[in-house]
Amino acid sequence: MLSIPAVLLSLAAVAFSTSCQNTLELTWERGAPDGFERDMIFINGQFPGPTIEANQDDWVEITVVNKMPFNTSIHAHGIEQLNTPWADGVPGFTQRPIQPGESYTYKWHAHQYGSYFYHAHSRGQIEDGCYGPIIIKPKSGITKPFDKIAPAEVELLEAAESKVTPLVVSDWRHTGSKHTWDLQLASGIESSICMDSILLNGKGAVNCWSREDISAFTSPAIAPLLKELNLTMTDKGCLPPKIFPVLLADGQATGVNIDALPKEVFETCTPTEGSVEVIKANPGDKWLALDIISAAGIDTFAFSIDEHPMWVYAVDGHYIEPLEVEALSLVNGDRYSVFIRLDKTPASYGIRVASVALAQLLDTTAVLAYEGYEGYQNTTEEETYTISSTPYINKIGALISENSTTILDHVGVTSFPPQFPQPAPEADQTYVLTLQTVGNSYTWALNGTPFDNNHEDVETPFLYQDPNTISLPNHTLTTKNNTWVDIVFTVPTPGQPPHPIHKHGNKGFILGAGEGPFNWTSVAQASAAIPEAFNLVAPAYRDGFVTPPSATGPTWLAIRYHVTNPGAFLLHCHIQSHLNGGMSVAILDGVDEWPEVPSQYRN
Ligand SMILES: *[C@@H]1O[C@H](CO)[C@@H](O)[C@H](O)[C@H]1NC(C)=O
Ligand SMILES: *[C@@H]1O[C@H](CO)[C@@H](O)[C@H](O)[C@H]1NC(C)=O
Ligand SMILES: *[C@@H]1O[C@H](CO)[C@@H](O)[C@H](O)[C@H]1NC(C)=O
Ligand SMILES: *[C@@H]1O[C@H](CO)[C@@H](O)[C@H](O)[C@H]1NC(C)=O
Ligand SMILES: *[C@@H]1O[C@H](CO)[C@@H](O)[C@H](O)[C@H]1NC(C)=O
Ligand SMILES: *[C@@H]1O[C@H](CO)[C@@H](O)[C@H](O)[C@H]1NC(C)=O
Ligand SMILES: *[C@@H]1O[C@H](CO)[C@@H](O)[C@H](O)[C@H]1NC(C)=O
Ligand SMILES: [Cu+2]
Repeated sequence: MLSIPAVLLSLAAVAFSTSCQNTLELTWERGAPDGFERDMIFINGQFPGPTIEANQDDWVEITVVNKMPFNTSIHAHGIEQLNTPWADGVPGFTQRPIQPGESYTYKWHAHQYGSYFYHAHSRGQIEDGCYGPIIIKPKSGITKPFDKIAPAEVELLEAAESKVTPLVVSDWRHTGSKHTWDLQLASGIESSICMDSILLNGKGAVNCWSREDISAFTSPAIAPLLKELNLTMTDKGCLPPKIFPVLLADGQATGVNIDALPKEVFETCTPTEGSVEVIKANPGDKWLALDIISAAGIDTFAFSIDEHPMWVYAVDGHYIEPLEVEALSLVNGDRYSVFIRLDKTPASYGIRVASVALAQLLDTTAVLAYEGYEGYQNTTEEETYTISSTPYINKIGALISENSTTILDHVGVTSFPPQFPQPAPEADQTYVLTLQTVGNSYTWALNGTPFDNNHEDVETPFLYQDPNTISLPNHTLTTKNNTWVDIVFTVPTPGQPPHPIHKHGNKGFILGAGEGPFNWTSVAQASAAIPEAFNLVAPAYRDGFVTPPSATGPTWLAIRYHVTNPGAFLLHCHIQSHLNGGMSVAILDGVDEWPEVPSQYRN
């Protein structure tokens, strides 16, 4: 041993070294992010958890210490886990759960740049506050689209990007995830859809709407039925629970017992003082960069900053052809990186977030405060952040300014540079999946049959097995390495919300979407019949894909991805109640090149 030259040892240390080390200690404690106290998850004593910052090409190491009284795991959302599928954080798929008192070290290579986040992937723990941002700084030499935003200010934009501020948008409920699940079982309805508040970077308040606002903003899609039934949206702004038996399909209303729900679940709204997130802007900077991250459990949001258009420059950690918009539509798991120009009168401006779900009227306002404007230093906090700015969106996220036309949707983005990456012209294999409820309103399936979440606790996760012996019909998609796979998500029944489907492992292309049944067996067939529904030339490249809502009839969405990273990856709806209800399948990617899991993980 002594004969090994020290210089070689140190070289080896460099070659295998971890350049970004983190420890996340998870605890279960009392907390009151919106002013109401409950048990929740803290990470290193913080909520949201600390930002993990790495440089592209780093090896990122995250040791998760479970000091909570239940099993857990941490998934790095959007990280490809190239050649490290055992670090993907899905119990039953890629690891055994981290039991109380134990730890697990995730180690992965940051060959990607951009905005990501980490979150628990055990049961409903995302809704107990288990999430935090990840920022990966791009290495030098990456082509960026900044000259398309402000050709004379590229350096200023680079400087703003290097100081990007994460802005985690989430929804919050006063009951813990376990209790919420139990209430669904007891009531027989998907009672988890009614939330209590919206949080920005973990801050917010319960703000109960006036009856006038509730009446004025009740969706016209549901108002006639409510009227017919002599019902109104509740004081919490939620669908009244009595409407569920009426809305449910034949047979799904049996076993419904609304009386099992405490009034606070749907009805009683008790305002709180809570707290307000303030994003401080230094006007000397000229530009501010934000990584907007949706860690929501349930809601789809509209997001907008008063009087400040946003230049969207990256989506899901990937540069795009920049788009200037006044509002964004934000679904669970989405990340949008935006620049705002700090050229307005120094003051405080509203950052507006509104639920756009039919099921609930809910909104919040945080603050963008220019530092140093007159009165800023010398007033009380409350006065300092008085907002008198003009919003682009209203309380339900609709554009209100007569001149506002630009709300960015999930699909309308093009990669930058445009020629890379590109999908193959045809797929080797096509899966058509059926998204639906099964038997009742809270049991969901991504492929006909609900996935049993008790699978999280199995002794031998998929990745530890010979993939050829795994046989779970309707729950596993099997692919070969270096092939192209199409997945068509079909939504056959009316009344389903948009489903933000998240694919673990690598990103995919959103090829097309439409209304009506998907009458074909492949994208080639469908795009020949209805070319207008497809974009095969410059499709959005994302790690989340949202299906169109099936307001009145069936809808569908088609994606394509390249199998490059063998392993067992989860494909699931990122609405937490749908995932808990079984809306997931396993993709066994590259079964012909199945990886060998290092022994330190197996044991
Ligand atoms: C609703 O209320 C009206 C008048 O108050 C009454 O005539 C009607 O029967 C009620 N409908 C239902 C479904 O209860
Ligand atoms: C603001 O307060 C500081 C310290 O309290 C004081 O020195 C300063 O003169 C005040 N500025 C104005 C504009 O009143
Ligand atoms: C909309 O644009 C027109 C023409 O530029 C302008 O006169 C008007 O004031 C704008 N309205 C608002 C609400 O900004
Ligand atoms: C798979 O899903 C189809 C469609 O819902 C269903 O008919 C079939 O019974 C399911 N198979 C299994 C083994 O669950
Ligand atoms: C935690 O995971 C283990 C398997 O690793 C399982 O046996 C146990 O039942 C789980 N505990 C809970 C409370 O889910
Ligand atoms: C798809 O099939 C349905 C039922 O057979 C039919 O009514 C519909 O017209 C077809 N749609 C298209 C676009 O071909
Ligand atoms: C899987 O395929 C990709 C794309 O061709 C290739 O880069 C990779 O090395 C392959 N992986 C294995 C384990 O063979
Ligand atoms: Cu869903």
